[in-house]
Amino acid sequence: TKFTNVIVRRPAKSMVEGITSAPELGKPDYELALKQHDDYIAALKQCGVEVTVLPALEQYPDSCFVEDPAVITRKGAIITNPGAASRNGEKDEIEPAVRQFFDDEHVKHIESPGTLDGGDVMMVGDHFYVGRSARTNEEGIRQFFEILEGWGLEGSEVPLELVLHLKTGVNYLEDGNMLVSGEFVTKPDFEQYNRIEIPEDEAYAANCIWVNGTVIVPEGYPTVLKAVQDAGYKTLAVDTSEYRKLDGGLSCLSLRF
Ligand code: CIR
Repeated sequence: TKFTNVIVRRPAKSMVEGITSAPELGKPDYELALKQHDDYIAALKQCGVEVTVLPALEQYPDSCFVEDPAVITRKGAIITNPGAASRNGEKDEIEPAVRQFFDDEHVKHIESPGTLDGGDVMMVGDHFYVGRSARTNEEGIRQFFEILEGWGLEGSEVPLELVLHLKTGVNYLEDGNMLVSGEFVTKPDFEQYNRIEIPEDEAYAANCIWVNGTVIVPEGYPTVLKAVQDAGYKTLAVDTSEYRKLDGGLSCLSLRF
């Protein structure tokens, strides 16, 4: 795998009204979130990718989490049908950006009653693990696999019990290495990988991203940072504290392809 392009979207001021399962963390500080977004873009550029920065969308408080309304594979793009009502319209906003990179034949859609969030999709080469979650339903997964098959790719379903999205708790770092936390430590689906186990008190940092040999790690999780470095990776740390308040992490903030 090598990524050439990344799409991000600037956070909107309305992000303070974004969906969260952790209101006790407080509302995000918008100015700080913007600065963290700048740092995120700078880290991506250091990994050698071209970054397309889309403008903020005030009508969608969670729209900076561009990973959810689209999934981009090496064969084509899938515009999803996001499972949260307040986010569903984000699919129409991401589509024109995706079409800058793919022609008509290579852009497919998940249609209602199927729902799917890109945060539930983890790419491991030509295999795609898809979490069945509160956002991603059986019909969404069925459509997703049908599209993959048409492109010579394949997928398998992973039932989720505790986390919002699949990639909240498990992320692939290429070279057979996988970061696993919580319910994913023992799932048979991932037994075949070299699993790097994340301690419970650093569970948020299971959401790291591999970009062309470098792993971007959230700032402030020393055990995970060291484990990733020990696995042989160069690392960059980016603070995502304001996105964490909305259940968002490093992967959620970009589409990488
Ligand atoms: C949401 O609940 O949809 C947002 N507040 C967070 C989305 C995080 N996205 C992701 O894990 N891919």
